[in-house]
Amino acid sequence: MSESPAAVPFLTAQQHILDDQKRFPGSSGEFSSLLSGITMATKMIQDKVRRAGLSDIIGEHGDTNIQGERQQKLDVYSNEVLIHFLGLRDSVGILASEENEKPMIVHQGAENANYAVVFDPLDGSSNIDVNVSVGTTFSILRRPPGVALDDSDQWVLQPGCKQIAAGYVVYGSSTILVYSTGNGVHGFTLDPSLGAYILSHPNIQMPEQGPYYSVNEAYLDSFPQPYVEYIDRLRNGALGHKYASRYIGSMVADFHRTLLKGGVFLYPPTEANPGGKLRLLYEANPIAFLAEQAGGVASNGHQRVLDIQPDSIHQRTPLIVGGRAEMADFERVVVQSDAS
Ligand code: P6P
Repeated sequence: MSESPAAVPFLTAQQHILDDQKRFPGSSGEFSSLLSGITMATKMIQDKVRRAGLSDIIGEHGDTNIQGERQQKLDVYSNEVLIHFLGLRDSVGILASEENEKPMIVHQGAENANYAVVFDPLDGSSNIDVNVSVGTTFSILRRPPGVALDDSDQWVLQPGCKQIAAGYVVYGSSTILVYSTGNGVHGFTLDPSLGAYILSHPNIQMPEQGPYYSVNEAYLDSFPQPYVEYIDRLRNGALGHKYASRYIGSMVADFHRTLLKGGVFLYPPTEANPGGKLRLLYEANPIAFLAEQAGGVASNGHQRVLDIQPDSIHQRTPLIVGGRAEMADFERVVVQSDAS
């Protein structure tokens, strides 16, 4: 059961971020200013998502993005809003988006531009037309020592363990921001009457073991055999109980349930995507950062997701993320079979 409201102090995300930054002596507040850029942008995105059916914002934009995917109008709007608000922060030097082929240099010559923000402005956007939850994901990296502002790839091609913060906003039955700066995972529910994200899920811990597995079983025949065996074990009670299946087809929503209720989310290699479908930098890395901060585990089937050295901005990866019990079995059944 979630704690009664009285048990959770009334704290806005803004205040929580400021309090959190007190851990860093001499913090100039530039980081909290950066996070406020994300919260402001997501409030505008959620306003459009909530009214998608009532305005000319639903449907296809008519272009395709770098991924070759047909852009939804809300994809374009969400991307523009995030670029605008993050671009106003002079602590941000580089932005990289799922919607843009190359990173953007947003503060030419600003000496204190120390952060890169990598994001997927609206993950799962093809679900908007049928009112299924969608989400924004973000990952914050520090400028590597000695790297020039215009060497933008080097700012973002860092392994996920270098993230200094990461999070997502899930636009579901309510709008919830979940983020971590490496000091635990905290959730904030947007109060539309206040226009503020209010602390609702302090110190989220992923359950050791949960009731659900989450995978697109339509591709079962194309998963590597150890994955089929692993999923069979979940379904047949080998881990102590028979798992139920939940799959929304929107990664942020599927992970949010896994984070709160426990279990495991998988996007394995498939024939169509032998290297996995999800993007490493702005989907798998933020999710893996949050999962580990909440006591969970995230793997690509061979290694810890956060240890993967990226080669390109839009590279894909398999993602298997869940509680310690599910992931210990995954290690035995899948990872070690590959190693053997
Ligand atoms: P499939 C949405 O398009 C997305 O990128 C993720 O949000 C989601 O987990 C995945 O693709 C769903 O893919 O192949 O199961 O439809």
